[in-house]
Amino acid sequence: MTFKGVHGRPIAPGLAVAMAAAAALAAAPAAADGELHIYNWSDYIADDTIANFEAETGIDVTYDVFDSNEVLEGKLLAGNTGYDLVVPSGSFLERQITAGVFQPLDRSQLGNFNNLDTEILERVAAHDADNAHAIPYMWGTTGIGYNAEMVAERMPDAPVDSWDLIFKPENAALFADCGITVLDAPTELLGIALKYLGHDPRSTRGEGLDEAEALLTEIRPYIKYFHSSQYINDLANGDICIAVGWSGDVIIAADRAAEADNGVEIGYSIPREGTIIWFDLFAIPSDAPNVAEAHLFLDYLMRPEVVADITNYVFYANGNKASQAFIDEEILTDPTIYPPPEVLANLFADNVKPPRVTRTQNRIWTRIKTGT
Ligand code: N2P
Repeated sequence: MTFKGVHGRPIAPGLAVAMAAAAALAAAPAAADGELHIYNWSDYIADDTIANFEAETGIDVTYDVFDSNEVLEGKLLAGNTGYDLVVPSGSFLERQITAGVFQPLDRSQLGNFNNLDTEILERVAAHDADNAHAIPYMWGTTGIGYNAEMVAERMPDAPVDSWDLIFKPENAALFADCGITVLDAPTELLGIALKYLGHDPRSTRGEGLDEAEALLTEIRPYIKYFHSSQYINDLANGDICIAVGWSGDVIIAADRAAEADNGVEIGYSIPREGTIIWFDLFAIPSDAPNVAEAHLFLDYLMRPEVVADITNYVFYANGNKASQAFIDEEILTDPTIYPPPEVLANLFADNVKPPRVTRTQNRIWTRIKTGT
């Protein structure tokens, strides 16, 4: 296995790799000598998932990571990525399917497909009719990660369950010294700002984007950085106090702090005004060099125990119903990971916007980030 990613935990320690290689030899793999190139989000797989797959199949996996749908989309639209499997979120996947980026899946090679959750399949079919091109992987929310002590010190009654915490400039100003960070995810942040302001975040006409820009521009002076993975370690180490972040990633930060026993206590909230719910899906690019191996990996991922192990490791809900029997009780009953119906009802999924609106979103985002 080659691991080139810069973010996240190492995939496997040397010993595990050596053991996996030995096991691969001993097991006389069924599909020997293949290759597979995977491009996934950082911090989004268990430490032994890839090594176990390599040991079982003899396939040599190259595993790279990203932390932005826009970065992934740029590569996919340019073509010739060399990747066999990539993981866009729903609305990005939808636009990419329209652009001809993905090939249909061959269900005859996906015997474990029936393990998937039909409710989730139905939801993501809004992006991929008949679930023809993609397999739902993990899903989650974009919310508020916070250092309980640092926040309480600066604002004893801080509304940590509300976007008021950062969208009211007088609040944001209180936390500038300890560090507010925001995901570099324009469609998500602008959607959240629209929802907060009472506009329809799914409008395809771009109404309210000017107000969303004004809102974010006003709090811009209090934002330390825009980045979509750095905040995990920074939260865990007590180097920032508030991160607009992804559910599982914030919980990973909490877990790392607990493991380090460094006295840092991290919370995650789904703000009561509502937020985005997203679904990340595995799909095979049309020009993928190793299509059979990609199907083998997808079928492996749909084994209940395999994907349950990943959920247990990264704290994201997955789209595999049968895996729930193997998910830690603590995770299954955590309302920030599997939100109850009344919370779910207040979440919105991103949708594809016409190119004109997407261009406006990107221009606004550049202005906000650069402070111009
Ligand atoms: C994984 C983050 C993926 C969530 N670390 C964004 N879709």
